[in-house]
Amino acid sequence: MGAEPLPGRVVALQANYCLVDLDGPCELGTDGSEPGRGGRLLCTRRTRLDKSGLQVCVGDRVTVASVDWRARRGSVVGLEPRHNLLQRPAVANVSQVVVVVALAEPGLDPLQLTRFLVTAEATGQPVQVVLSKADLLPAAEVEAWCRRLEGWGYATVAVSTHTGAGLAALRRQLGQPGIAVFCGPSGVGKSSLLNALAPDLELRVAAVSGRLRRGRHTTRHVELFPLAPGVLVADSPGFNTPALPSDPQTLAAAFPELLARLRASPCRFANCRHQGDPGCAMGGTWDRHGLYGRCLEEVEALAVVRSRGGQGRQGEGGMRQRGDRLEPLLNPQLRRSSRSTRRQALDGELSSPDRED
Ligand SMILES: Nc1nc2c(ncn2[C@@H]2O[C@H](COP(=O)(O)OP(=O)(O)OP(=O)(O)O)[C@@H](O)[C@H]2O)c(=O)[nH]1
Ligand SMILES: [Mg+2]
Ligand SMILES: [Zn+2]
Repeated sequence: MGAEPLPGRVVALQANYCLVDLDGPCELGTDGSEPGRGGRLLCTRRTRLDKSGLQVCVGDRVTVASVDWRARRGSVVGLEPRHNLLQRPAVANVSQVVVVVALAEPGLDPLQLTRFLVTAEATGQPVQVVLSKADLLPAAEVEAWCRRLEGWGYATVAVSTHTGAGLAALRRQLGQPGIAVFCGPSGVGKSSLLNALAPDLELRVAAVSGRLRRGRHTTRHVELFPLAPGVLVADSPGFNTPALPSDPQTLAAAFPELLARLRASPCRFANCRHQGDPGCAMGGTWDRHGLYGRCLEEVEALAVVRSRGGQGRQGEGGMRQRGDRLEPLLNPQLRRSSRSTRRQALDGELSSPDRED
């Protein structure tokens, strides 16, 4: 048993355990008598590491103690402060978020893509878009999507694991040291992309199904994989409806084209809804005007529910998503203090399974 706590990084969670890659080299054992040290350990994790209720998540820097090298087990005893957190999929200390959506099968839904981008922007880190399955659309349409997303303010690369198009550009984009997270709907080819970039991984992939050619939730857990020295990429389970922030200011801050315009010339009123109101610097002709409007309506509807004492969290108390619409639940949860509600919402987000449908 080791005594000194050892530093490492959480690369995956499994029930009440986590996999931790220890810093430093992995030493081989001496034929049978002395077990190897370093490398990957299966560690117990307490549900709450400290009084603030923080939970360990993938990407966290931790310290491990009580190591049994023979069984390759240990116990997470310390958690370093996070630089940032992607809420869903839950990954800490990300250095870029790569939102992957398919050009076809399943078809590209601009509202869904926008919701993924809003979640990604909340990390404060660079956000890239990957348009997958470029082999399924004519080149001119692929090019038009790329130009459109660049107009939203995003570096965009169209890729195909079938033809190999765009893979070299994506590899370059992922070249920086740190953690890049692949996130997006199920079936868009996130795991296929990782397999194309690092064939040794042999991640499970599965064909899309049904009329809408949707994915089948093949990837079940977030996991970090090494792509190059110092470069980690997280594969994650696809899901369909990323949550929106709770206030309109945060929402607006997640639209780069809106921010850029407002920096150049602010709207007349500080609380402008940017929906073409008088004195609005955005006017009503920008590409994501309608998409922003729909997100804003949802954020405002949730704020109303919250102010009436509902929980205001999608899929739970307050409102729920019904197809395209958001509708109030009949029996909102009993009122709780807003701080404890927020805390619980975060805990739920971190501990709930990544599958939603
Ligand atoms: N036509 C085409 N199909 C692709 C491409 N890349 C992946 N696919 C197919 O898309 C399907 C889904 O791929 P996955 O890699 O499992 O998708 P995923 O995003 O990881 O899905 P989840 O794990 O469920 O979130 C598989 O049948 C792949 O063969 C591509 O470039 N072109
Ligand atoms: Mg997958
Ligand atoms: Zn405005």
